[in-house]
Amino acid sequence: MSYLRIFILTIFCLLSLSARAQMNHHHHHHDMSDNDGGFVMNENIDRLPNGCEAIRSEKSITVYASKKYATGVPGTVYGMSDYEWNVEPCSKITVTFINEDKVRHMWMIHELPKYLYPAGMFHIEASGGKSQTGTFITPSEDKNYLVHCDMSQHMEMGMRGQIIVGKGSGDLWSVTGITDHLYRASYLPQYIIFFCVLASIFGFILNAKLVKRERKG
Ligand SMILES: [Cu+2]
Repeated sequence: MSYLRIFILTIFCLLSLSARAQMNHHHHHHDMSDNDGGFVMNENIDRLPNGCEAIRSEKSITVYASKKYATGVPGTVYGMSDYEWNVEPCSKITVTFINEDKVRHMWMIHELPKYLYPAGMFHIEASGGKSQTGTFITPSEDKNYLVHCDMSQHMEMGMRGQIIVGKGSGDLWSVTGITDHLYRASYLPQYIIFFCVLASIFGFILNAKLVKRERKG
């Protein structure tokens, strides 16, 4: 074995040891684990969602947040190593969120069942250069959930993804690099714009007809 290989292996071992030490450092109080590198909110390691008789599977996901993952689409500044995750219903998902930027980032899921996750949220927050690990259990239904960073403007700047439980319930719009219209009219999905155009054309025609009638009468 060459010296270089031994050197690389040693570095790798040291890194994984320090990562493990960092994970053991977690201490829990209430539903929030906290340390100087950020926190995990509404962690759930054993409470089963309705419709789940047992934990069906376990999965670990590692997500990197970094400017270097910005997609290059005008307006994108921040990015994540992935924007879409497929998971099974009733499964235990452990997410390691590694923030390689200098600013704070979050990995936040919405619309989870509120009887397990206050405000329907599971939330990992990591300070610049830090990582955090948290676990949640997916509900029993097929559904797509929004995952994003809630720091001001970060979602619009590219940190927007989806987690697909089971078969999902249809793609969410504006998932970075996956579904369309990232920077169109901020929060409006495209079909709303379509309806607005349709409604104004309809309104215009109706108006024109009414005016004609008034003239006739
Ligand atoms: Cu962010």
